[in-house]
Amino acid sequence: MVWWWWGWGLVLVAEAIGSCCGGEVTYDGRSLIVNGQRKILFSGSIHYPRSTPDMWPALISTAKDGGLDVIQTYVFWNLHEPQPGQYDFSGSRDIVRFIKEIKAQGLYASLRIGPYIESERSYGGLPFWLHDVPGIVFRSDNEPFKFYMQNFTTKIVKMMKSEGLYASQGGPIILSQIENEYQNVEKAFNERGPPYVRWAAEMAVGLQTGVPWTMCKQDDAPDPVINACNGMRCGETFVGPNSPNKPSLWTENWTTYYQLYGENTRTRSAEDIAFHVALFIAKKYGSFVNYYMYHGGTNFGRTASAYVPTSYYDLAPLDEYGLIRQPKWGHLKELHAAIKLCSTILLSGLLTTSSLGEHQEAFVFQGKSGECAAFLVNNDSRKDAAVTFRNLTYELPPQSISILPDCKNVAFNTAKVSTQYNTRSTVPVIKLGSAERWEEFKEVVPNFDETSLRANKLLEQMNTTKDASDYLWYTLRFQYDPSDDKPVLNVNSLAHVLHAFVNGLPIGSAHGTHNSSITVENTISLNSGMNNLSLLSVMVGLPDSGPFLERRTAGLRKVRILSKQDIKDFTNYSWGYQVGLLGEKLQVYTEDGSSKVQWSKFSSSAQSLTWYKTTFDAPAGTDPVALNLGSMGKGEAWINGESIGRYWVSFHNPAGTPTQTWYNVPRSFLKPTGNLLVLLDEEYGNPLDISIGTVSITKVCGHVSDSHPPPLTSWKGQYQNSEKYKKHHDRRPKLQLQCPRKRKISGIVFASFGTPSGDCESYAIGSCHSSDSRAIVEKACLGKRKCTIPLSYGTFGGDPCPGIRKALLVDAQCE
Ligand SMILES: *[C@@H]1O[C@H](CO)[C@@H](O)[C@H](O)[C@H]1NC(C)=O
Ligand SMILES: *[C@@H]1O[C@H](CO)[C@@H](O)[C@H](O)[C@H]1NC(C)=O
Ligand SMILES: *[C@@H]1O[C@H](CO)[C@@H](O)[C@H](O)[C@H]1NC(C)=O
Ligand SMILES: *[C@@H]1O[C@H](CO)[C@@H](O)[C@H](O)[C@H]1NC(C)=O
Ligand SMILES: *[C@@H]1O[C@H](CO)[C@@H](O)[C@H](O)[C@H]1NC(C)=O
Ligand SMILES: *[C@@H]1O[C@H](CO)[C@@H](O)[C@H](O)[C@H]1NC(C)=O
Ligand SMILES: *[C@@H]1O[C@H](CO)[C@@H](O)[C@H](O)[C@H]1NC(C)=O
Ligand SMILES: CC(=O)N[C@H]1CO[C@H](CO)[C@@H](O)[C@@H]1O
Repeated sequence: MVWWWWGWGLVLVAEAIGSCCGGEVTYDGRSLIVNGQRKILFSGSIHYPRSTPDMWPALISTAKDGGLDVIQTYVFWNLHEPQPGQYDFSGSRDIVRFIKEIKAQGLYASLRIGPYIESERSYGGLPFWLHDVPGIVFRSDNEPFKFYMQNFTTKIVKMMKSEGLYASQGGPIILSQIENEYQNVEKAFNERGPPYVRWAAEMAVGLQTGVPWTMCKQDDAPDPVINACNGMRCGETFVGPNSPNKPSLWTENWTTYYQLYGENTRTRSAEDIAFHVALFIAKKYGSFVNYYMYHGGTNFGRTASAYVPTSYYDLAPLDEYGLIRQPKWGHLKELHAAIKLCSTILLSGLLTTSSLGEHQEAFVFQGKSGECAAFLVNNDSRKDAAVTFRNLTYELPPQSISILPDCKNVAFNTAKVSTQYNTRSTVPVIKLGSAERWEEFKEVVPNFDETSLRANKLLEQMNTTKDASDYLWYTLRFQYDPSDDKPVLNVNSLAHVLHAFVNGLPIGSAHGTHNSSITVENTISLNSGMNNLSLLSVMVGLPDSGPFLERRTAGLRKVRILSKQDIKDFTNYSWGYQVGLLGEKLQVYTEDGSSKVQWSKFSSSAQSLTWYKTTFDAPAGTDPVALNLGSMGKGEAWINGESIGRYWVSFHNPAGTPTQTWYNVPRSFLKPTGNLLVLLDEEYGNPLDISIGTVSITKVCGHVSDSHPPPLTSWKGQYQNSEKYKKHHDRRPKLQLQCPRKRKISGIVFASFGTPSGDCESYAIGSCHSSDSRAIVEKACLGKRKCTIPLSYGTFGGDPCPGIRKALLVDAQCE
């Protein structure tokens, strides 16, 4: 199959060199065209409210160093417009500052306004007050929804324009998004779906930003809006642009899976990501790839959606704390560099596809004056393949792509990781183990008599709390005539957690999962005569996806007390309600609020629904800080009045471990001394085992073998394979180790030149091993921040096993 690209003479083809900003942005079937230049762009999602402004410069520069050209973010409506017409752009909500930082570092920005964003955020990023707009139906051809959606979208676009942030004005924004994965729900809206899509496109285009709009996962995105692909394997799944004049864009390529409470962690390897990115570019003419997430960060406060933990995409190329996660970051950096070596040809050349075997294919791009770049694909997931391409033989590991920027030499193979691995450690530096350090305040369990909101039915939870709190108390009082059998409390709930109290005492708790509701059946003891029943219903975030979000319901559905004699059904009984907890109302987690209640000495960890408070000094240094809440149950934690998020350690995944035990405490939340730490624990947590730690990279490990492509740093462009060039550039594989800033290699844990078995995660000496390995590596590396060791027997004073392919594996400690 052969395709010629039309119009390639009209546009100056140039490599993206990371100098951003300014110029008209258009596109054609090949790519976005910025200021007259075609671009292959690598983009990464970093969401401004999931970190703190002091972290932004380093996150953005580390992303740039990783080979990104573009930073992509959603816009978080519910943070910016908490009440209709009341706006907040302060602190980590300062989107203008974030985009200006992107510009300052010379990168482009992609602004996904939504304003429905999903993004594992409570209510999909929509403000809850929309729920109460009369006649509203979210995300459909519905006037009230369209009014508010247009109102907010206009507000954001005007703001960006007034700051001159669109590329057409000299700013960094080259791309915007309207709506989000609408095709997933469109069918549910029947005939109200398609006109909404047309309206959204027209409304967006009408705002005249001067840069293109995209709709992701919307195959019929109306012109001129570009339909884009989301997913993990867009090189295989994307149906392609819906017009020959639109480029292939991948707006969400998941770098890992997001996590839910109760689920095992699922990881996505660097090799798998690299394979699919290379495939998308080779096979689908991909010219824009965005990593979702490049930095996941933290769902501070109550911003996570239902059952979503506080830590977000910690396994992304930049981890939750902004530290480089290897080998993901480095492997993708090398992929970006390899693809950039080919970008001129990719953006202008002629593509031919040919078969190299049953599961092997070559994608070859050729330019007019003989330039050539090739992608050799082995799609056999189990077996190596030796393929012949242009009379030369290439070995392709299983499920891999080799990139040949000159159709001859391999610059990169997606399955061969030559970048180093690293290990993150959290070292406890402050223990809060002494009971004298702690004070407690027992949350008051309200009885029916103490509630003021009443109804003769079980109220829907979200509509009652208006999302002002995770907590809603359902209380009642009732007459009980004793009998000799044990009564059973039977509750069914669509909320996420339930804590039941009879006459002020806890009698049981239960929780649901992201796909199942709560049923409680607990034997209880009752007084003869009047009894108080108080049920605390808890949400762990609002839902974030699906059609008709405004009609979703939560909270108690059925409450009964069963005994041998009869069934008392309280579903339509006289209930009293209290929204939120007393401690929340008084803000006991702040300096001011904490003085409004009487705290007492820490008594015991064997209690439920209790506030705990202590103070601590900030750990020395600049390493990120984290709180180990592994001894706690479920609740929320605040530092100096700022919520660092919900925690839920008691909900174990099938592997038997909590989803998250360490919680990010941004340095900017801390003072040098006397930081106020307040926790609300719903369930028997033990604060005495909480510790405060610092997070850092403590180990680095490298593994290279004879079969690795030469280091990319020795590529100086194409046609540089002459003997003369080779003499001056050592193209043998090298092992490179580098500790983070201000750290040095302090010990060699393992070193083997020969045939070490395994990989950086688990290794052993093989049948061939140079006995000098450790001494030579120690000499080259100890006391240095970085070191490079060529893979050659010269380095190791002789060949330990002639004729056998060698590898070098080194695991080192950083201090
Ligand atoms: C948007 O809504 C706010 C109040 O909700 C109002 O003050 C403002 O005028 C509206 N803007 C537009 C463009 O309708
Ligand atoms: C690779 O093989 C799988 C099935 O084994 C198939 O689904 C996929 O589309 C193939 N990919 C390519 C690039 O050929
Ligand atoms: C491959 O080898 C054949 C025969 O030696 C030769 O005719 C052909 O030009 C070679 N092809 C390339 C691409 O070098
Ligand atoms: C929500 O609560 C209000 C009272 O605050 C009530 O009038 C309305 O009917 C409720 N809506 C739903 C859908 O339950
Ligand atoms: C039920 O609650 C009321 C009001 O707080 C209280 O006066 C009464 O003693 C409680 N009854 C029991 C059995 O705890
Ligand atoms: C609920 O999700 C879990 C995985 O989290 C899965 O094992 C289970 O089958 C799901 N149940 C239903 C009813 O979908
Ligand atoms: C509660 O009241 C509703 C509305 O009146 C009714 O549909 C429902 O059957 C009642 N439930 C019980 C258990 O009485
Ligand atoms: C949103 C999205 O595209 N999700 C896809 C991510 O990739 C996985 C694996 O290919 C698919 O199953 C999801 O549908």
